[in-house]
Amino acid sequence: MPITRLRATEAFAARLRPHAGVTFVPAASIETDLRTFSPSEAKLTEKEGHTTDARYSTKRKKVMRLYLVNPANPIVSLNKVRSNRLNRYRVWKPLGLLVVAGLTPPEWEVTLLDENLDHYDYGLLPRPDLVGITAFTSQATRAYEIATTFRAMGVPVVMGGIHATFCRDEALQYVDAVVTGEAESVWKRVLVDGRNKALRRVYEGGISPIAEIPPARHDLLHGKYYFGSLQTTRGCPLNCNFCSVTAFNGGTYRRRPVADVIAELRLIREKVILFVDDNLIGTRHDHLACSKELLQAMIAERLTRPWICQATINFADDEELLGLARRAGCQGVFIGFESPTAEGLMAVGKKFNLQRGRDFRASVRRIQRHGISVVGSFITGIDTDTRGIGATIARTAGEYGIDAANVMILTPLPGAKLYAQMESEGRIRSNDYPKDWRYYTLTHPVAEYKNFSWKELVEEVNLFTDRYYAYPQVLWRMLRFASNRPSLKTFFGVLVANLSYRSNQFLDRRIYANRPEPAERRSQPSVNMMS
Ligand code: B12
Ligand code: SF4
Repeated sequence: MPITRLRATEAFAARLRPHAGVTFVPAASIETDLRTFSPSEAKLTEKEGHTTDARYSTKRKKVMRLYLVNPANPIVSLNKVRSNRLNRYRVWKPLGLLVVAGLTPPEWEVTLLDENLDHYDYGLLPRPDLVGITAFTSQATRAYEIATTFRAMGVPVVMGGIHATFCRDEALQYVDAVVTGEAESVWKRVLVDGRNKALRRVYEGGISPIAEIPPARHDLLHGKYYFGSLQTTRGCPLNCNFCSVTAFNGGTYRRRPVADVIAELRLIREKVILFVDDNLIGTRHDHLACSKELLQAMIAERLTRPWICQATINFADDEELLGLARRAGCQGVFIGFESPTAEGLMAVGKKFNLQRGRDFRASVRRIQRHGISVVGSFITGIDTDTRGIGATIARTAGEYGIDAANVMILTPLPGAKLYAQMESEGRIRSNDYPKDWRYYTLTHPVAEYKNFSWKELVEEVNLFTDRYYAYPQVLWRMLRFASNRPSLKTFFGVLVANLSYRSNQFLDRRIYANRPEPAERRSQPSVNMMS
């Protein structure tokens, strides 16, 4: 590709503009409308949509104050930057809110409040005109507390993100409006309605055209995070049964224009980047070709800061891709191995990992030879797992030769096929919602597991940690990784991953100890699957 002609798409470039200053505006009273808004209805009229600077300056609308809030979950160990300082190197900017901020026209003054970084007394802050809250399921409990606080002050609250999408009716009990799905097609409509004190209850964002993703506001939260974050693709065709990504972002792998990604990379000031894509390289040959195009552009434009990503195991199959990734700054790849057994892979629907002739150890070695580290993820508590699974995973991770491993507990997340299955089988035990959502971190048992009590499952996870993260094992892995001649930064990253996975597990143990298995409860939330 002729790199000199790399220009961001017009729509993207139009949004690369300065943002408005600060003016205090008294809060609006809350008025809502029960109609639902779909993307086609959400289109703004010429008069309503002030998206360009020129138009903004002629209309002179008063500046409105918008707070975008990322709720903390106090039991997520990764967020404990103070009790485990290593986590400082493992926290990533909340990209969803940065994108929503990027979609916000300049007549709104945006402040991003990230509870993972600071404690806020919302009553003491200047009063906003509108609050937007995001939440993964595990953040929902706190998200509703925040919403209740702001609504008590008369400030309207809008919630978006994956939890509000799949538990829309639950969320509507705590907030004024819910944006379901991707926000690109409806957010400006929400803001216009918010300004006019005429919020609808539901705005259906659905799946947005990929080229409509604006540049995220990477300038926000500057200096507070070690990793900047960026997204180059959306959607995943694999539809594993424990995951809600396919239901949320669709089964089609959608790629952003390379030029837009390159333009956005220039906006990121953090020294290290996380590509948040569920799979940076995709699963097909044409996906791989596009990935190479992006990597080549990064190299040509000298945008080769260190970065990490997630990918499927086919990352290992293409030497040219691996070479380009290394040259473009790749330090590490996170791969979902999910289960050490074929039955386990079938049970969680990750058939992609069952490819005939796949030698995981050889695949991992091929990646490492390029100085790129491999972190693997496994799930425990699958119906096919039996006692001893913790030791089996520790052994398998050793056999594959990966540089760090993450063991998760099978969790029915709203929107995932597993949720529907476990709900229909009456197996969801942590269902005192919304209080119990905070345990949906994939590190705590929440369901009835076929072959384990909660205590037994936790023992398996602990046993895995004791074996795999014993200090001599960590030392051995570090020496082995050093033989691939990684960069010093990559080596440091792997060391941090090992030590912080280890210490986070010990933080989790204290929570396990204080949380007995509950008596069976039957109440269920209303989960709305996106059509
Ligand atoms: C990067 C990432 C992380 C980063 C978080 C970075 C961050 N602070 O956001 C890290 C590694 C820390 C992380 C941790 C976890 N994660 Co995570 N993560 C992701 C990942 C891969 C990408 C998220 C992302 O940035 N997407 C890009 C942005 C642009 O998309 P978005 O967030 O969806 O935002 C869009 C819309 O949702 C909407 N929107 C979002 N918020 C709002 C708010 C408003 C007001 C509006 C209007 C719209 C709106 O507009 C945006 C633009 O369209 C997703 C998978 C995915 N594809 O989403 C999993 C995912 C979100 N994670 C998941 C999970 C389970 C977790 C953990 C619980 C797992 C764990 N034990 O580590 C923890 C929870 C941490 C916590 N704080 O509670 C699940 C969540 C499922 C669920 N129902 O909750 C996902 C979907 C992965 C999966 N396999 O299912 N994660
Ligand atoms: S777990 Fe990964 S591969 Fe499976 S559906 Fe989710 S995003 Fe796709």
